[in-house]
Amino acid sequence: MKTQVVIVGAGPSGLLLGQLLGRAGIDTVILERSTREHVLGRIRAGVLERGTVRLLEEAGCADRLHREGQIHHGVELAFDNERLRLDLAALTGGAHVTVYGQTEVTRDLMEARAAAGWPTVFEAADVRIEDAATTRPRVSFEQEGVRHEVACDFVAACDGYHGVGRRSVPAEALRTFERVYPFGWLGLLADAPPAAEELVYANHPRGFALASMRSATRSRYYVQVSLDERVEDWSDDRFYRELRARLPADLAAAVTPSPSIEKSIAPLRSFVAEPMRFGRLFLAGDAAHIVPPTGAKGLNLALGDVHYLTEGFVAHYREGSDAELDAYSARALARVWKAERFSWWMTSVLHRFPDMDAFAQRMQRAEFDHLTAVPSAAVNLAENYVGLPF
Ligand code: RFL
Ligand code: PHB
Repeated sequence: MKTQVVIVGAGPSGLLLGQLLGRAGIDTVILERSTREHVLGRIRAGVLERGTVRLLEEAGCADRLHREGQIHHGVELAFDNERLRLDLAALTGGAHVTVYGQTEVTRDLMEARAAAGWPTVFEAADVRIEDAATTRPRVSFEQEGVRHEVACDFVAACDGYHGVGRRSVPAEALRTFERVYPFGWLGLLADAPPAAEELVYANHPRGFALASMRSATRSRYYVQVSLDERVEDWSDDRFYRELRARLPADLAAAVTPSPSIEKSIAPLRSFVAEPMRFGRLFLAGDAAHIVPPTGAKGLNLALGDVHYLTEGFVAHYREGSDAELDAYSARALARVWKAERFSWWMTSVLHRFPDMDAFAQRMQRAEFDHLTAVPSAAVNLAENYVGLPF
Protein backbone atom coordinates (compact mmCIF):
# COMPACT_ATOMS: atom_id res chain seq x y z
CA MET A 1 0.00 0.00 0.00
CA LYS A 2 1.12 3.57 -0.66
CA THR A 3 -0.32 6.96 0.23
CA GLN A 4 0.78 10.54 0.79
CA VAL A 5 0.00 10.94 4.50
CA VAL A 6 -0.57 8.09 6.97
CA ILE A 7 -2.69 9.26 9.88
CA VAL A 8 -2.48 7.19 13.04
CA GLY A 9 -5.69 7.44 15.10
CA ALA A 10 -9.33 8.00 14.13
CA GLY A 11 -10.17 10.34 17.00
CA PRO A 12 -11.32 13.88 16.24
CA SER A 13 -7.78 15.08 15.28
CA GLY A 14 -7.04 12.26 12.87
CA LEU A 15 -10.48 12.38 11.26
CA LEU A 16 -10.48 16.17 10.82
CA LEU A 17 -6.98 16.06 9.33
CA GLY A 18 -8.11 13.34 6.92
CA GLN A 19 -11.13 15.38 5.92
CA LEU A 20 -9.27 18.66 5.35
CA LEU A 21 -6.47 16.93 3.42
CA GLY A 22 -8.92 14.89 1.36
CA ARG A 23 -10.77 18.03 0.33
CA ALA A 24 -7.43 19.54 -0.72
CA GLY A 25 -6.79 16.52 -2.95
CA ILE A 26 -4.19 14.88 -0.67
CA ASP A 27 -4.42 11.10 -0.16
CA THR A 28 -4.51 9.68 3.35
CA VAL A 29 -4.88 6.33 5.05
CA ILE A 30 -6.11 6.32 8.65
CA LEU A 31 -5.00 3.49 10.93
CA GLU A 32 -7.09 3.09 14.08
CA ARG A 33 -6.36 0.59 16.82
CA SER A 34 -9.95 0.22 18.08
CA THR A 35 -13.28 -0.55 16.45
CA ARG A 36 -15.52 2.19 15.11
CA GLU A 37 -18.03 1.45 17.89
CA HIS A 38 -15.39 1.77 20.60
CA VAL A 39 -14.22 5.13 19.29
CA LEU A 40 -17.82 6.36 19.18
CA GLY A 41 -18.55 5.02 22.67
CA ARG A 42 -16.11 7.36 24.42
CA ILE A 43 -17.84 10.23 26.20
CA ARG A 44 -15.51 13.18 26.40
CA ALA A 45 -15.61 16.85 25.47
CA GLY A 46 -18.73 18.91 25.14
CA VAL A 47 -17.73 22.52 24.51
CA LEU A 48 -16.58 23.75 21.09
CA GLU A 49 -14.83 27.06 20.50
CA ARG A 50 -15.87 29.18 17.54
CA GLY A 51 -12.58 28.35 15.75
CA THR A 52 -13.37 24.65 16.12
CA VAL A 53 -16.80 25.17 14.58
CA ARG A 54 -15.18 27.07 11.70
CA LEU A 55 -12.78 24.18 11.05
CA LEU A 56 -15.65 21.70 11.01
CA GLU A 57 -17.42 23.98 8.51
CA GLU A 58 -14.28 23.98 6.33
CA ALA A 59 -14.32 20.20 6.51
CA GLY A 60 -17.94 20.18 5.34
CA CYS A 61 -18.99 18.49 8.58
CA ALA A 62 -20.96 21.15 10.44
CA ASP A 63 -24.54 20.77 9.18
CA ARG A 64 -25.80 18.63 12.06
CA LEU A 65 -23.74 20.68 14.50
CA HIS A 66 -25.56 23.82 13.36
CA ARG A 67 -28.92 22.06 13.63
CA GLU A 68 -28.44 20.33 16.97
CA GLY A 69 -25.64 22.18 18.78
CA GLN A 70 -26.59 24.65 21.51
CA ILE A 71 -25.14 28.15 21.38
CA HIS A 72 -24.10 29.42 24.81
CA HIS A 73 -23.57 33.12 25.36
CA GLY A 74 -22.57 32.74 29.00
CA VAL A 75 -20.93 30.49 31.58
CA GLU A 76 -21.11 30.51 35.38
CA LEU A 77 -18.67 30.10 38.22
CA ALA A 78 -19.98 29.32 41.70
CA PHE A 79 -18.27 29.70 45.04
CA ASP A 80 -20.20 27.99 47.83
CA ASN A 81 -23.65 29.49 47.34
CA GLU A 82 -22.63 32.52 45.29
CA ARG A 83 -22.88 32.52 41.51
CA LEU A 84 -21.08 34.68 38.97
CA ARG A 85 -22.32 34.67 35.38
CA LEU A 86 -19.78 35.63 32.76
CA ASP A 87 -21.57 37.11 29.78
CA LEU A 88 -19.25 35.71 27.12
CA ALA A 89 -20.88 37.66 24.31
CA ALA A 90 -20.64 41.02 26.11
CA LEU A 91 -17.11 40.39 27.42
CA THR A 92 -15.66 39.28 24.09
CA GLY A 93 -17.52 41.43 21.60
CA GLY A 94 -20.04 38.82 20.49
CA ALA A 95 -18.31 35.45 20.77
CA HIS A 96 -19.97 32.31 22.10
CA VAL A 97 -19.26 28.60 22.55
CA THR A 98 -21.23 25.70 21.12
CA VAL A 99 -22.29 22.71 23.19
CA TYR A 100 -22.09 19.62 20.94
CA GLY A 101 -20.55 16.36 22.12
CA GLN A 102 -17.19 15.07 20.92
CA THR A 103 -18.97 11.80 20.15
CA GLU A 104 -21.17 13.64 17.65
CA VAL A 105 -18.21 15.50 16.11
CA THR A 106 -16.45 12.15 15.66
CA ARG A 107 -19.56 10.52 14.18
CA ASP A 108 -20.04 13.35 11.66
CA LEU A 109 -16.39 13.17 10.59
CA MET A 110 -16.48 9.36 10.29
CA GLU A 111 -19.60 9.47 8.16
CA ALA A 112 -18.12 12.12 5.86
CA ARG A 113 -14.95 10.05 5.40
CA ALA A 114 -16.92 6.90 4.66
CA ALA A 115 -19.09 8.81 2.14
CA ALA A 116 -15.99 10.14 0.39
CA GLY A 117 -14.60 6.61 0.21
CA TRP A 118 -11.27 7.50 1.79
CA PRO A 119 -9.66 4.51 3.53
CA THR A 120 -9.75 3.88 7.27
CA VAL A 121 -8.41 0.67 8.76
CA PHE A 122 -10.07 -0.11 12.09
CA GLU A 123 -8.58 -2.68 14.48
CA ALA A 124 -5.10 -2.00 13.11
CA ALA A 125 -2.97 -3.67 15.81
CA ASP A 126 0.65 -3.02 16.75
CA VAL A 127 1.16 0.02 14.51
CA ARG A 128 4.88 0.67 13.93
CA ILE A 129 6.33 3.85 12.48
CA GLU A 130 9.64 3.36 10.73
CA ASP A 131 12.22 5.57 9.00
CA ALA A 132 10.54 8.78 10.17
CA ALA A 133 13.89 10.58 9.96
CA THR A 134 14.14 9.81 6.22
CA THR A 135 12.11 11.08 3.24
CA ARG A 136 10.46 7.65 2.92
CA PRO A 137 8.71 6.74 6.16
CA ARG A 138 6.81 3.47 6.44
CA VAL A 139 4.01 2.49 8.75
CA SER A 140 3.09 -1.12 9.36
CA PHE A 141 0.26 -2.75 11.30
CA GLU A 142 -1.20 -6.14 11.97
CA GLN A 143 -4.68 -7.28 11.06
CA GLU A 144 -6.03 -10.80 11.51
CA GLY A 145 -2.51 -12.05 12.12
CA VAL A 146 -1.09 -10.55 8.91
CA ARG A 147 1.34 -7.61 8.88
CA HIS A 148 0.71 -4.91 6.28
CA GLU A 149 2.88 -1.95 5.33
CA VAL A 150 2.02 1.51 3.99
CA ALA A 151 4.74 3.59 2.33
CA CYS A 152 4.15 7.34 2.58
CA ASP A 153 5.60 10.85 2.43
CA PHE A 154 4.57 11.85 5.96
CA VAL A 155 3.11 10.39 9.14
CA ALA A 156 0.67 12.32 11.34
CA ALA A 157 0.39 10.85 14.82
CA CYS A 158 -3.11 11.76 15.99
CA ASP A 159 -3.23 8.79 18.32
CA GLY A 160 -3.82 10.37 21.70
CA TYR A 161 -1.77 10.41 24.88
CA HIS A 162 -1.25 6.61 24.98
CA GLY A 163 -0.51 6.27 21.27
CA VAL A 164 2.52 4.96 19.41
CA GLY A 165 3.41 8.27 17.68
CA ARG A 166 5.14 10.05 20.52
CA ARG A 167 6.80 6.81 21.65
CA SER A 168 8.33 6.46 18.16
CA VAL A 169 10.39 9.61 18.67
CA PRO A 170 13.83 8.92 20.23
CA ALA A 171 13.81 10.10 23.85
CA GLU A 172 16.71 12.50 23.29
CA ALA A 173 14.74 14.28 20.54
CA LEU A 174 11.80 15.20 22.83
CA ARG A 175 11.49 17.34 25.92
CA THR A 176 8.42 16.76 28.07
CA PHE A 177 6.73 18.88 30.74
CA GLU A 178 4.19 17.42 33.13
CA ARG A 179 1.97 18.16 36.09
CA VAL A 180 -0.14 15.37 37.56
CA TYR A 181 -2.96 16.60 39.79
CA PRO A 182 -3.81 14.71 42.97
CA PHE A 183 -7.45 14.11 41.93
CA GLY A 184 -9.69 13.06 39.06
CA TRP A 185 -13.16 13.79 37.72
CA LEU A 186 -16.00 11.33 38.13
CA GLY A 187 -18.42 12.03 35.28
CA LEU A 188 -22.03 10.94 34.83
CA LEU A 189 -24.20 11.19 31.72
CA ALA A 190 -27.99 10.93 32.02
CA ASP A 191 -31.09 11.51 29.96
CA ALA A 192 -32.62 14.32 31.96
CA PRO A 193 -32.99 18.05 31.42
CA PRO A 194 -29.83 19.81 32.68
CA ALA A 195 -30.03 21.65 36.01
CA ALA A 196 -29.12 24.97 34.36
CA GLU A 197 -29.21 26.36 30.85
CA GLU A 198 -25.51 27.24 30.91
CA LEU A 199 -22.48 25.43 32.33
CA VAL A 200 -21.74 25.99 36.02
CA TYR A 201 -18.22 25.37 37.41
CA ALA A 202 -18.42 25.15 41.21
CA ASN A 203 -15.73 25.54 43.86
CA HIS A 204 -16.92 23.96 47.12
CA PRO A 205 -15.23 22.84 50.36
CA ARG A 206 -16.20 19.23 49.48
CA GLY A 207 -14.48 19.59 46.09
CA PHE A 208 -15.12 20.84 42.57
CA ALA A 209 -18.33 20.09 40.67
CA LEU A 210 -19.43 20.87 37.11
CA ALA A 211 -22.97 20.97 35.76
CA SER A 212 -22.83 20.55 31.99
CA MET A 213 -25.03 19.10 29.29
CA ARG A 214 -25.20 17.66 25.79
CA SER A 215 -28.69 18.86 24.86
CA ALA A 216 -31.96 20.09 26.38
CA THR A 217 -32.68 16.51 27.46
CA ARG A 218 -29.21 15.17 28.32
CA SER A 219 -27.15 16.20 31.34
CA ARG A 220 -23.44 15.74 31.97
CA TYR A 221 -22.18 16.21 35.53
CA TYR A 222 -18.76 15.87 37.14
CA VAL A 223 -17.47 15.79 40.71
CA GLN A 224 -13.85 15.93 41.80
CA VAL A 225 -12.75 12.67 43.46
CA SER A 226 -9.48 11.49 44.95
CA LEU A 227 -7.34 9.21 42.80
CA ASP A 228 -8.02 6.11 44.89
CA GLU A 229 -11.78 6.25 44.26
CA ARG A 230 -13.30 3.46 42.16
CA VAL A 231 -16.28 4.02 39.92
CA GLU A 232 -17.92 0.78 41.25
CA ASP A 233 -18.20 2.45 44.65
CA TRP A 234 -20.29 5.29 43.23
CA SER A 235 -23.94 4.38 42.85
CA ASP A 236 -26.00 6.95 40.95
CA ASP A 237 -27.59 7.84 44.25
CA ARG A 238 -24.28 8.57 45.90
CA PHE A 239 -23.16 10.60 42.89
CA TYR A 240 -26.24 12.80 42.89
CA ARG A 241 -26.02 13.34 46.66
CA GLU A 242 -22.41 14.47 46.35
CA LEU A 243 -23.16 16.64 43.33
CA ARG A 244 -26.06 18.36 45.07
CA ALA A 245 -23.97 18.96 48.19
CA ARG A 246 -21.43 20.87 46.08
CA LEU A 247 -23.73 22.97 43.89
CA PRO A 248 -25.45 26.21 44.98
CA ALA A 249 -28.78 25.35 46.63
CA ASP A 250 -31.11 26.53 43.84
CA LEU A 251 -29.10 24.61 41.27
CA ALA A 252 -28.91 21.50 43.46
CA ALA A 253 -32.69 21.54 43.69
CA ALA A 254 -32.94 21.64 39.89
CA VAL A 255 -30.86 18.46 39.36
CA THR A 256 -33.06 15.61 38.09
CA PRO A 257 -31.42 12.40 39.36
CA SER A 258 -32.02 10.08 36.39
CA PRO A 259 -30.24 6.74 35.90
CA SER A 260 -26.74 7.10 34.45
CA ILE A 261 -26.02 5.97 30.90
CA GLU A 262 -22.28 6.38 31.43
CA LYS A 263 -20.10 6.89 34.48
CA SER A 264 -16.30 7.02 34.54
CA ILE A 265 -13.30 8.53 36.31
CA ALA A 266 -10.65 10.54 34.43
CA PRO A 267 -7.39 11.58 36.09
CA LEU A 268 -6.26 15.20 35.57
CA ARG A 269 -2.94 15.99 33.96
CA SER A 270 -1.07 18.77 32.18
CA PHE A 271 1.51 17.55 29.65
CA VAL A 272 3.45 18.98 26.71
CA ALA A 273 6.01 17.30 24.42
CA GLU A 274 8.35 19.55 22.45
CA PRO A 275 8.91 19.75 19.54
CA MET A 276 5.78 18.35 17.88
CA ARG A 277 7.82 16.94 15.01
CA PHE A 278 10.55 14.40 14.37
CA GLY A 279 11.70 14.31 10.75
CA ARG A 280 8.60 13.43 8.74
CA LEU A 281 6.56 12.41 11.78
CA PHE A 282 4.21 15.11 13.12
CA LEU A 283 2.40 14.92 16.46
CA ALA A 284 -1.05 16.50 16.79
CA GLY A 285 -3.67 16.70 19.56
CA ASP A 286 -3.48 14.61 22.72
CA ALA A 287 -0.49 12.75 21.24
CA ALA A 288 1.55 15.89 21.94
CA HIS A 289 -0.23 17.56 24.84
CA ILE A 290 -2.84 17.09 27.55
CA VAL A 291 -4.74 19.71 29.51
CA PRO A 292 -6.93 19.10 32.53
CA PRO A 293 -10.57 19.37 31.36
CA THR A 294 -11.41 22.37 33.56
CA GLY A 295 -10.93 24.89 30.74
CA ALA A 296 -12.73 22.76 28.09
CA LYS A 297 -9.68 23.13 25.87
CA GLY A 298 -8.42 19.62 24.96
CA LEU A 299 -10.47 18.92 21.85
CA ASN A 300 -10.28 22.52 20.69
CA LEU A 301 -6.51 22.55 21.04
CA ALA A 302 -6.22 19.26 19.18
CA LEU A 303 -8.20 20.63 16.25
CA GLY A 304 -6.13 23.84 16.27
CA ASP A 305 -3.01 21.69 15.68
CA VAL A 306 -4.79 20.06 12.77
CA HIS A 307 -5.44 23.47 11.22
CA TYR A 308 -1.71 24.36 11.28
CA LEU A 309 -0.68 20.91 10.07
CA THR A 310 -3.14 21.03 7.18
CA GLU A 311 -1.67 24.36 6.07
CA GLY A 312 1.76 22.74 6.13
CA PHE A 313 0.81 19.72 4.01
CA VAL A 314 -1.18 21.84 1.54
CA ALA A 315 1.79 24.22 1.04
CA HIS A 316 4.08 21.21 0.54
CA TYR A 317 1.94 19.54 -2.13
CA ARG A 318 0.53 22.63 -3.85
CA GLU A 319 3.48 25.02 -3.77
CA GLY A 320 6.41 22.74 -3.07
CA SER A 321 7.16 24.84 0.00
CA ASP A 322 8.11 23.33 3.36
CA ALA A 323 8.21 26.63 5.24
CA GLU A 324 4.79 26.00 6.83
CA LEU A 325 5.64 22.44 7.85
CA ASP A 326 8.91 23.70 9.33
CA ALA A 327 6.97 26.29 11.31
CA TYR A 328 4.28 23.81 12.45
CA SER A 329 5.68 22.86 15.83
CA ALA A 330 6.46 26.42 16.93
CA ARG A 331 3.09 27.76 15.75
CA ALA A 332 1.15 24.99 17.43
CA LEU A 333 3.16 25.17 20.67
CA ALA A 334 2.61 28.92 21.01
CA ARG A 335 -1.12 28.23 21.16
CA VAL A 336 -0.71 25.08 23.27
CA TRP A 337 1.12 26.86 26.09
CA LYS A 338 -1.58 29.54 26.32
CA ALA A 339 -4.23 26.85 26.70
CA GLU A 340 -2.01 25.00 29.21
CA ARG A 341 -1.83 28.19 31.27
CA PHE A 342 -5.57 28.77 31.20
CA SER A 343 -6.45 25.13 31.98
CA TRP A 344 -3.92 25.02 34.83
CA TRP A 345 -5.29 28.30 36.23
CA MET A 346 -8.93 27.18 36.07
CA THR A 347 -7.95 23.87 37.72
CA SER A 348 -5.99 25.64 40.47
CA VAL A 349 -8.77 28.10 41.26
CA LEU A 350 -11.67 25.65 41.28
CA HIS A 351 -10.43 22.44 42.94
CA ARG A 352 -9.79 21.44 46.52
CA PHE A 353 -6.15 20.30 46.81
CA PRO A 354 -5.25 17.77 49.56
CA ASP A 355 -2.55 20.01 51.07
CA MET A 356 -4.51 23.25 50.93
CA ASP A 357 -4.10 25.53 53.92
CA ALA A 358 -6.29 28.47 54.92
CA PHE A 359 -4.13 30.88 52.92
CA ALA A 360 -4.52 28.86 49.72
CA GLN A 361 -8.28 28.78 50.22
CA ARG A 362 -8.40 32.56 50.65
CA MET A 363 -6.37 32.92 47.46
CA GLN A 364 -9.06 30.99 45.56
CA ARG A 365 -11.71 33.19 47.10
CA ALA A 366 -9.70 36.28 46.15
CA GLU A 367 -9.57 35.07 42.53
CA PHE A 368 -13.35 34.75 42.52
CA ASP A 369 -13.82 38.22 44.05
CA HIS A 370 -11.31 39.66 41.58
CA LEU A 371 -13.31 38.23 38.67
CA THR A 372 -16.48 39.71 40.13
CA ALA A 373 -15.00 43.16 40.75
CA VAL A 374 -12.48 43.75 37.95
CA PRO A 375 -13.91 43.83 34.43
CA SER A 376 -10.57 43.12 32.74
CA ALA A 377 -10.23 39.91 34.77
CA ALA A 378 -13.61 38.71 33.52
CA VAL A 379 -12.69 39.70 29.96
CA ASN A 380 -9.49 37.67 30.25
CA LEU A 381 -11.36 34.55 31.39
CA ALA A 382 -14.06 34.97 28.73
CA GLU A 383 -11.56 35.43 25.88
CA ASN A 384 -9.72 32.29 26.86
CA TYR A 385 -12.93 30.31 27.33
CA VAL A 386 -14.34 31.12 23.87
CA GLY A 387 -10.89 30.39 22.42
CA LEU A 388 -7.89 32.45 21.44
CA PRO A 389 -7.62 33.10 17.71
CA PHE A 390 -5.44 30.99 15.39
P1 RFL B 1 -8.10 10.90 21.00
O1 RFL B 1 -9.51 11.34 21.05
O2 RFL B 1 -7.52 10.24 22.20
O3 RFL B 1 -7.99 9.92 19.75
C1 RFL B 1 -6.84 9.14 19.51
C2 RFL B 1 -7.21 7.93 18.68
O4 RFL B 1 -6.03 7.19 18.38
C3 RFL B 1 -6.28 5.81 18.61
N1 RFL B 1 -5.00 5.15 18.94
C4 RFL B 1 -4.31 4.39 18.08
N2 RFL B 1 -4.55 4.04 16.82
C5 RFL B 1 -3.64 3.24 16.21
N3 RFL B 1 -2.51 2.76 16.82
C6 RFL B 1 -2.23 3.11 18.09
N4 RFL B 1 -1.12 2.65 18.70
C7 RFL B 1 -3.15 3.95 18.77
N5 RFL B 1 -3.19 4.49 20.03
C8 RFL B 1 -4.31 5.21 20.10
C9 RFL B 1 -7.28 5.79 19.77
O5 RFL B 1 -8.01 4.57 19.79
C10 RFL B 1 -8.15 6.99 19.42
O6 RFL B 1 -9.24 6.65 18.59
O7 RFL B 1 -7.11 12.09 20.62
P2 RFL B 1 -7.38 13.40 19.72
O8 RFL B 1 -8.00 13.02 18.41
O9 RFL B 1 -6.12 14.16 19.75
O10 RFL B 1 -8.52 14.22 20.48
C11 RFL B 1 -8.28 14.81 21.73
C12 RFL B 1 -9.57 14.86 22.55
O11 RFL B 1 -10.16 13.58 22.57
C13 RFL B 1 -9.33 15.36 23.99
O12 RFL B 1 -8.40 16.41 24.00
C14 RFL B 1 -10.64 15.84 24.65
O13 RFL B 1 -11.54 14.79 24.80
C15 RFL B 1 -10.35 16.47 26.02
N6 RFL B 1 -11.57 16.86 26.75
C16 RFL B 1 -12.23 18.05 26.46
N7 RFL B 1 -11.79 18.83 25.46
C17 RFL B 1 -12.47 19.98 25.14
O14 RFL B 1 -12.05 20.69 24.21
N8 RFL B 1 -13.62 20.36 25.80
C18 RFL B 1 -14.13 19.61 26.80
O15 RFL B 1 -15.19 19.97 27.31
C19 RFL B 1 -13.41 18.42 27.20
N9 RFL B 1 -13.88 17.65 28.18
C20 RFL B 1 -12.08 16.04 27.76
C21 RFL B 1 -13.24 16.47 28.48
C22 RFL B 1 -11.48 14.82 28.08
C23 RFL B 1 -12.01 14.04 29.09
N10 RFL B 1 -11.37 12.79 29.32
C24 RFL B 1 -12.03 11.58 29.57
C25 RFL B 1 -9.95 12.64 29.08
C26 RFL B 1 -13.77 15.70 29.48
C27 RFL B 1 -13.16 14.50 29.80
C28 RFL B 1 -13.76 13.73 30.95
C1 PHB C 1 -18.44 18.30 29.33
O1 PHB C 1 -19.61 18.65 29.12
O2 PHB C 1 -18.10 17.10 29.21
C2 PHB C 1 -17.45 19.28 29.77
C3 PHB C 1 -17.77 20.63 29.73
C4 PHB C 1 -16.84 21.57 30.15
C5 PHB C 1 -15.61 21.16 30.61
C6 PHB C 1 -15.28 19.82 30.62
C7 PHB C 1 -16.20 18.88 30.21
O3 PHB C 1 -14.73 22.09 31.04
